[in-house]
Amino acid sequence: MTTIDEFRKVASRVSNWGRWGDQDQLGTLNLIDEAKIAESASMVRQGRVISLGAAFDAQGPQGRMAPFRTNPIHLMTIDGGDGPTYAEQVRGWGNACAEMIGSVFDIGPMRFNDDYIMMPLQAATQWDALSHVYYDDLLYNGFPASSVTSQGATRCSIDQVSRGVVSRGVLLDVARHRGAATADPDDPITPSELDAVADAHGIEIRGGDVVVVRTGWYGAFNRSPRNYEAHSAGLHWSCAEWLHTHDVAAVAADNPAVEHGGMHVDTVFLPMHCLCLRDMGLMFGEIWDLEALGEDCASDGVYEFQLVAPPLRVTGAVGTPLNPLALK
Ligand code: UVW
Repeated sequence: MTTIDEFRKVASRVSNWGRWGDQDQLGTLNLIDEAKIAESASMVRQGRVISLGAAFDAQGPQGRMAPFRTNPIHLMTIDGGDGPTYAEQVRGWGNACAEMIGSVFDIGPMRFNDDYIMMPLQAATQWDALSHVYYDDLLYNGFPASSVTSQGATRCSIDQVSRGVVSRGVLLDVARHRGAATADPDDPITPSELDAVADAHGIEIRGGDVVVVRTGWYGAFNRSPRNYEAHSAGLHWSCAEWLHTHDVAAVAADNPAVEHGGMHVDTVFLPMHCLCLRDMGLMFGEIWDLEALGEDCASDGVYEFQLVAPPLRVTGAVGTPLNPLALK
């Protein structure tokens, strides 16, 4: 077990506070400049689009992972059943909505369907905003923890990332490299393993890349949702320094937390979240579905792609659901 003093030494080595100014709220996304976006476009050679997004529905992975999160609840507010009957059944209730819809449905053939979704923004495929995790009462770049209010985050919220996340993506398929369907949950992924996987894939990590790590966890969940193991292989917290050294812009994985969930630093839960989100200003993508991308990269031997992963612009949110795309 690493001591908290050692953790704090790493924190000061990887810190990006002030690197892009004392008001910066984008962190390592600043590493994605126009040249980097143009480079990412050159990764598109075949015209193939691969979705990295999990389904948002009641069969999602929440429930056993975090008691403060649920799977999405999707409700219809107007549906096909309302078409023929809406006018006669609900008009006359004195309800303005019913009157309005009834009159629209009365005048001709046009009908429509509408729906709602209720869900934690962290329910399935997501970006963690920089305001998601903090310690010592400070967020990334020294903003006070109190800047996240009951009205939302006033600093480092996900809507700061309005330009989206578009960069060169690099898949490190750890599960496949280990010859396993799913990487052993008790065996965290170390920096030297990331290097070995990159070497085996013949891929170089460049500044501004988004590193995408496949552990096989999401595939295992999808194959057997009733029996899945919430515990997963993930990055050892020391990978934070590896990401810093390589000037990576963001990291994403197919598991629930990117990092390994074991207690590796005395008293610090999720130390890699603390170092990356709060000290480096580096966003985490979690529960990405990397099964199709893993198959595709293994079959053509090309582990680089253009990643297009725009957050929803939810004002003040500390995270966002999304459907990231890999373009090859
Ligand atoms: C926490 O559970 C705090 O974070 P995440 O969902 O990012 O793993």
